[in-house]
Amino acid sequence: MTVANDGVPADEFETDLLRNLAHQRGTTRQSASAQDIYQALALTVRDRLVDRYVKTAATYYETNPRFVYYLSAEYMLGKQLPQNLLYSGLQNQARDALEKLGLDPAELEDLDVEPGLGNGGLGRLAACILDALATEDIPAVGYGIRYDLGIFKQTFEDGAQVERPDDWTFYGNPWEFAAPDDQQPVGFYGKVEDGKWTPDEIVLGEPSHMLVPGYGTQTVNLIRLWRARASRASFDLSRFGEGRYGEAVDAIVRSENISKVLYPDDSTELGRELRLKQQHFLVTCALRDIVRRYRLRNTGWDAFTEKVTIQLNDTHPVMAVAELMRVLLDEEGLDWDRAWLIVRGTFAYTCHTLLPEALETWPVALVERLLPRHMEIIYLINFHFLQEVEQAYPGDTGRLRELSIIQEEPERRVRMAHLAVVGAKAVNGVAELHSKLLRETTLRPFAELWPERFHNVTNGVSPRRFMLIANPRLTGLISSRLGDHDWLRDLDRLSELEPAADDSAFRDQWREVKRANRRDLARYARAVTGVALDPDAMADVMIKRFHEYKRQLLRVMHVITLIHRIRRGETAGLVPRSVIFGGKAAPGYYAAKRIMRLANAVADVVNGDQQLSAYVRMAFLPNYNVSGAELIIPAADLSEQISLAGKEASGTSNMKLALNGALTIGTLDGANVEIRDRVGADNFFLFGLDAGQAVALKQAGYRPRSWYEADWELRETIDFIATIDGGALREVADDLLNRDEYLTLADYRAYIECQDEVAHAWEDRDAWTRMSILNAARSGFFSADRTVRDYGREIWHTPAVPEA
Ligand code: H2P
Repeated sequence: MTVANDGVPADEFETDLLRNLAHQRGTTRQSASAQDIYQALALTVRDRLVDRYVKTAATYYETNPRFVYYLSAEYMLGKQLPQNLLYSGLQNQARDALEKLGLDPAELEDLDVEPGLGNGGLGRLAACILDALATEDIPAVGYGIRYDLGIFKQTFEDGAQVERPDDWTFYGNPWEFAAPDDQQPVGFYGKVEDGKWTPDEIVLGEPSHMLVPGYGTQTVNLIRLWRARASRASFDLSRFGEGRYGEAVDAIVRSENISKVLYPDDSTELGRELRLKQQHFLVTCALRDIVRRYRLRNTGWDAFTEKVTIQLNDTHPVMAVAELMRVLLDEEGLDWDRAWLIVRGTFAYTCHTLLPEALETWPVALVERLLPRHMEIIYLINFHFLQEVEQAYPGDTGRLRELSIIQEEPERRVRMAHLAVVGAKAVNGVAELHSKLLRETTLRPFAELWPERFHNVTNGVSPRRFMLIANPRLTGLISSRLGDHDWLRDLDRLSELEPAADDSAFRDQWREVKRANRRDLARYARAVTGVALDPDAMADVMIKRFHEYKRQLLRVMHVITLIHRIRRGETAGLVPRSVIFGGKAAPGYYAAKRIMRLANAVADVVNGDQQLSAYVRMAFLPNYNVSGAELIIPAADLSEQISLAGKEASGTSNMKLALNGALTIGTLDGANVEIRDRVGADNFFLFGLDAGQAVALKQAGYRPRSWYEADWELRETIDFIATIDGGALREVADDLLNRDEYLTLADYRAYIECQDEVAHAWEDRDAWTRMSILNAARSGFFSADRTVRDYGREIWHTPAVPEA
């Protein structure tokens, strides 16, 4: 499909491609490798986007607008080639040119590497938000770290996750522009005298940027990523001369380690220090750049808060609060009150969790050693803040303790979420329920003190990435019904699809699209796992980071229940399913990795048994990432969103799947609540405890073993877990019986019954398709474009600046 064709004739594109092959790659058509052609193609597309970027930049210079600066430790950008081809409207020209040259576009697309600079939903959200900002013509720059190695590559050996490094730029990255002449010094360690910090170690931050085009608009924004470089003098020539090669590069390695990997293992002291170094590195570089950009267009500090708004994506970049204070006080000579007013008028903070253990804290001793001046500033911020608290609640030492930025027990630590709330003008959760629970639980004392500071901005996803690029078949069908594809910029227009749910010819087409997508997925699953999925079976999908609260274990327990039922011959009411898993577990997270092994072991059982695989086949697709999502989501019929209520902040795969016509089976958690409100209770399979019931059950003294004793089918399921693979995963069963932190046993029966309902509903394929269409038609709200409009209205106050 083409959009906004930029009018480049195919032969001109071909000429440019060949020119880039010669001038940029220094080779000829005859001797070029596939990599040469891919790079030349990418550069040719990039050139067109640069032309647009130059115009956007000129408009921004002329209008001196207010900018959104988005600071995030993670970005899951997805492949750039398909997106940039589409957004530049060059898809047809590129295809024609390649075909004329006798090249296969699909083969070249395979060479395009996905920058996996993130972990899960938080990182993908950041990418969707950048996409939407450009699409909405909002002046913005995203700042992040250019990790040498992105999120690890996942494979399985004997069912266990194996992590391999992801050297994503091994062959170079044609999409980025490095700017080694724009390096910024970042200090660490050292001492403070009279409020002046002399760092002991200086590392250089070197930026490179990539272009972030908007869809259906001329705007092109930037994402600027920083990598750590050692200063030029770091190589120890004399040691090298002595043959001490390792020591000769020690200083270089130490500096460059800062941007070596995403989330270094933090189970050691050194690992934790490295993470804090990364955070300080990111915010220092970003703030220097933001100030530099501000100064290009403004003088003095008066206009700063009017021209700059900085969104902190979770706690990772929150050290920016202290760093901006340091810059204003120590480098710019502002007094405390003025500096604090600027800081407080600049930052906004998005919280992405409800789990108290996921709110970062850093040992005071570590911060003192690594960033001594920042620690002083944090103490001062806290001092002023606690005076304010004392005024609001005189004599209430409990409040002071609860609110303080410094935690005292059992170890003195800096609470980064507290620093964020104190230093920001706005705080938001990422779904209605999440924002409510943040106010009532995780950040309650702050919400009581400053109710007006708290907001909700429900997450959203890019319809371009997850419909147009991922699901061209469905996009084509929807466009043919709606008469154009402008709905990709105005997703509420999907509601125009509602009447089509009652049109049987349309339902047939819709079903055909799903089937074709399932066929593609089956082909892929076969290639990577050897499992033969049946394209007519229901694609039952659970794709997300592995975490106990998300309850992948509950999903596996349903499959085990089916195994027993099939073996007993209780097959009435069963429908064939392809159970699909995708997701990674943090390398040090043993409990999640055990669940993964269990999932793989259960998959082996069902796939290797004819009687079972007539009803269930199971594929755990390794290395789930954005490209994996693009393949799985369009094929999905059932979306598993089964976290314990009150634990998932929002979820975003739930949105992507509903938009692509999957029906949700889910708890009242995160954005599931809003999805159900919108698509209608009749078109959503709800089960389980709600957040209030979950808390009440725990408070009443939850005893998982009594649930086990009361339900023979549950007993059978857990006993199976205890004995599979000769008892190798017994710990999973023991943990369920003795702890079951996330109330899996309590929700088991409701989940199984709900899955029975799902099977029953699937039997009436026509009614299912109707529900599927209604899910898509009513999910327009979950566009990231709406999300950034909400941020714009509630928090950023950023007018759009379309190109003149
Ligand atoms: C997190 C939350 C999700 C949320 C996402 C984006 C951290 O993602 O847990 O509930 O939707 O941020 O706000 P994830 O678990 O996928 O890493």
